[in-house]
Amino acid sequence: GGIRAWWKEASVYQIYPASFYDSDGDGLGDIPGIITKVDYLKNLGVDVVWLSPVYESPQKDMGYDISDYRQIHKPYGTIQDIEDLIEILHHRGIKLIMDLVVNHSSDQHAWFKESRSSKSNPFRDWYIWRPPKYDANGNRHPPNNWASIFGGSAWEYDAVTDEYYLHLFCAEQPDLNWENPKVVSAVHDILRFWLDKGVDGFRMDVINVVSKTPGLPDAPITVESSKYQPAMMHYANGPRLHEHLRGLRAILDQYDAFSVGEMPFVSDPEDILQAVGASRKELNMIFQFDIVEMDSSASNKFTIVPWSLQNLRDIVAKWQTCMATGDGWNALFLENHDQPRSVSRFASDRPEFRIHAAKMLATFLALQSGTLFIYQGQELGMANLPKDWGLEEFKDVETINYMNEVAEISKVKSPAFYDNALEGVRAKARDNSRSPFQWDTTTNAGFSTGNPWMRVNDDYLYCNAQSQIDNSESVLTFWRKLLRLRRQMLDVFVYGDFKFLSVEDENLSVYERSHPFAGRALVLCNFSQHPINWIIPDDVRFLCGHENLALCNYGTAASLESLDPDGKREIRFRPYESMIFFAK
Ligand code: ISL
Repeated sequence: GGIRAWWKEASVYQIYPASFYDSDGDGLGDIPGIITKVDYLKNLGVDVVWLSPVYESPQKDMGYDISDYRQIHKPYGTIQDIEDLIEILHHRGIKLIMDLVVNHSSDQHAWFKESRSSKSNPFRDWYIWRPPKYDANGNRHPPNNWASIFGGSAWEYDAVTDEYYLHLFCAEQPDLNWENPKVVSAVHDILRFWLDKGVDGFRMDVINVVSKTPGLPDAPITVESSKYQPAMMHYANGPRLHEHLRGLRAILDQYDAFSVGEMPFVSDPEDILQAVGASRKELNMIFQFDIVEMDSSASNKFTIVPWSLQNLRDIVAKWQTCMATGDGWNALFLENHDQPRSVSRFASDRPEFRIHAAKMLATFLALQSGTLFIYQGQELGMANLPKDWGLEEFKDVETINYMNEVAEISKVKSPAFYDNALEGVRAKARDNSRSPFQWDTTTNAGFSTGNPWMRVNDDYLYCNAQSQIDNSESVLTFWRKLLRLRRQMLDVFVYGDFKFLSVEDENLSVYERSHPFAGRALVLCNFSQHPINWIIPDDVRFLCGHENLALCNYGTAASLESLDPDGKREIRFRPYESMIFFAK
């Protein structure tokens, strides 16, 4: 695990401000609301809060479109509120990291308003402008064929100056031009502004796309049916990325602050180690997307692809191993505000399985090597949106753009095409994780006394924090125990070696964590709704007894002393059962 560091040992809790807690009844969560819930976070046992964007924003993409990096979106509160939050969290021993969204700004940012106003404006080259292309018939086209990640062309025509600007995401999120040193130093100033206020680090939004291939060449045609092509090869991990990352790191180091970089579109360990290897002095860790992409087709995230435990194990083994050998560091996550709920996605949210399934996934995730990230509601086993909700309940710009495209195509294709796409949306839409946090059984799950900006999941009477807090069998209580266990045995669970055992088992994940002096642990997870009988391999038999059982998601493990028909000792796992054994 390399040298020890506070950020390696941390459990981080992600707050999505719109949906956490509304203190003033306007239907939207807010910073004073977060302040009233600090006890809840303390009780859960997290060390760090990652706050998704709360800056001033027209909210075209839920705050990932920032119009002023030094102001707070009014409905979320004031600068004073965020200063209070930092102080109160610090007082309780919890750190705060902010979301840094600097690949792009909002089109309402003063920089962009200046930039678009004329070709000679001093801010013109703070963004990426290019003249149109014209075909033989004199028709105007974008400067290249890049597709936006949110659909359509990545270029928007602006009549004011008769040029296009680049936007990898929405048209209202123009990409900043990191080739311009003034942009880079403006970003550095933003970092210092928040670090001076006491924040402890940043989650850096799509930080690996800031450097584009010079000349912005066309992408190869990989989607025949589309005018616009996926162009990651021209913006992910571009030529100047590492220089930019080192620049950001130099500032963070002055404050003992840390960074987790979001790095989609890259899964080659070599590329990633260049950004997280300790000696490189770039990022501390990255969010890597192999797991959350394993059940989608490469060309369309809404196309469902079956996955197996073998796929999952391969991915985990790959990253656990390469980070250990390359002196990098993992960020562990199964959920965030861009992903559906893990219990629905990777296990089962059926009432008879849901609680055990959520605890099993928690076990699987929390005891790997890396910094642990928990997304709000994951600790309750919150599930995807109900299947019978109408599309009007979905608020995400990505979902809406996609379903508009689908509706167009369905006119030529068929209603079946539409239904199929809708099924993909129900499974994968980002909306799934954005519904309001379920606090209790009162109106709107206690999230707001007003009209929630997004509908509360129908299951809140059954799944809410209040009914889980004092319940020894709840998912929440289980997470508390897990976080405590991880903290008590940092040498084993954070810094120890990692290895999968029994990889021939189709539905049972078994991994071992070990440390030469601190001990040895076995983490076993039944990923299926069926019982599994597991014959204990000789070399770990000494571990698998009641005296070493640190945690079982059913409370007590039923059958540690069972014998199979040949008289070999076996463990009988119930559906989604998980166990942790530990011995010094
Ligand atoms: O969820 C995705 C699209 O389906 C991802 O590709 C996502 O867009 C990508 O991980 C980048 O996400 C981040 O930047 C986006 C913002 O919409 C996401 O919420 C944010 O996490 C643009 O700022």
